[in-house]
Amino acid sequence: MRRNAVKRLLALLATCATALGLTALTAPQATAATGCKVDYTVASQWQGGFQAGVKVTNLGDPVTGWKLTFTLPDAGQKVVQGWNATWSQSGSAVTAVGVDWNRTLATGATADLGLTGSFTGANPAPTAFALNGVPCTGSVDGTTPPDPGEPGDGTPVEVNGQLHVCGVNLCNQYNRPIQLRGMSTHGIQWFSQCYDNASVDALAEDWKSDLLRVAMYVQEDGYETDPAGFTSRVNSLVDMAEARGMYSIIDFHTLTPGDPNHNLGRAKTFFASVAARNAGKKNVIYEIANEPNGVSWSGIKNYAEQVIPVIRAADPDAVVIVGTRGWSSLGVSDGSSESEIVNNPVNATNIMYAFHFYAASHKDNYRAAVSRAASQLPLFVSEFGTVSATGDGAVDRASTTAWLDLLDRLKIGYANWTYSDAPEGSAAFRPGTCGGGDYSSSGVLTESGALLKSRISTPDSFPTS
Ligand code: IDC
Repeated sequence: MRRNAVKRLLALLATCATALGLTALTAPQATAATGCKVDYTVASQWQGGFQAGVKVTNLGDPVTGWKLTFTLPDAGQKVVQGWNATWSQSGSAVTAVGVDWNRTLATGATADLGLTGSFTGANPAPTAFALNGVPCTGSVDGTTPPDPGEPGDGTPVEVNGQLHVCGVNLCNQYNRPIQLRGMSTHGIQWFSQCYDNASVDALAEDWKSDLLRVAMYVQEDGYETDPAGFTSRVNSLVDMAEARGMYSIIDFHTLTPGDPNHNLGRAKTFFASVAARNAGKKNVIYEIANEPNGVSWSGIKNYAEQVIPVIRAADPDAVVIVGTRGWSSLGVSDGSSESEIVNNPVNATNIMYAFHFYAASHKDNYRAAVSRAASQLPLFVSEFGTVSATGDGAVDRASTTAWLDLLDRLKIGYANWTYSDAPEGSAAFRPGTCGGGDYSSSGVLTESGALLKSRISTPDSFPTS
């Protein structure tokens, strides 16, 4: 519709509304608020090259279909490769256009872009950032932006306190269902450099994560090689999460062999120790077997009924997550279903059942199982990936989004594999990030990391009464 036609129609509607006494409808139409902020960070620089993050924050009204433009001040600066947008360069002018999955930016939303570039002389920061032609001055319509201040109402643990299972939900201290959203470590035997103060700060403050899952492999150079050392590493990660108000899942990461009974003795020793040590804390959830495989449900149930009492003896009120058959697929990957659990549940209270998925491998039939099971069993997605079950390959955005929308709707908590810089598609950080001190700029995020950060960092709005 042409502009004049719109004006005429609005005038007509206003007249009708006044005639009907609907004055609210005739309130003057404000023009769209505009404004943006760009954080540009050089994540690393080497002879003639660099990698940078470009974090765009929309401060104005929501935009759909955006274009970021900026100037590279030195004639020798060139964009070599960019990600999370479609990039082009003409002379010193660079353009990045939003792609399908980030083309809509709500008010306050961010797009994490990154690029690698080359330079010949100096490598000065770009200038004249503009979003859809509006200069990114960090203000809205030229006004001073409000001070974002402290994240309002306290940390996830302050707000929710000691958790418990109520019905099929995870509930907080007000007995109200909540969803925890967070990240899983990679194997702490391999990626300890990824879990330092700076990275856990970034998880709590930038990602606004509710949760850190601590994946302690038992085999593959894990716990069995140094029980005391791994127990103490897990405890220190629990403390680091607690200091930042995040929950932590202590994951006894059994994988191969798949029968958790193989590790029954180790599990009893380990959980007796961590449960006694952490009993006074409100932020601990115990996950007793990551992904049982090649084992029947009754075998898993037998294991759970021996390990849970050990935990309860030391820490009576903590929530415990029990792995399920077929790599924690509720049995679906073994051709079974959730009904084997519904018909023969673990004989314990205050427990949840694990469901894991990898978005590129596990789709509609798995989502259907979760939708069915969610009304009968307390579920927690203690691990999932945006990629294939190998942990590598391309991010399946459509399937990941379908999954996360479903989990949000059902208020099912989740932890994403992985908060690490492993050289595989599931990792949130680009290889080489860990230990470097910068976990915050957008240039260090992979596609999976940018997607998860955008999902996890939205406000929680936990119920408080
Ligand atoms: C993968 C890691 C990979 C490692 C492999 C073997 O991403 O680097 O070499 O384990 O230890 C799971 C498991 C989880 C897997 C992940 C991806 O819980 O340990 O991590 N996955 O394959 N279940 C389904 C997928």
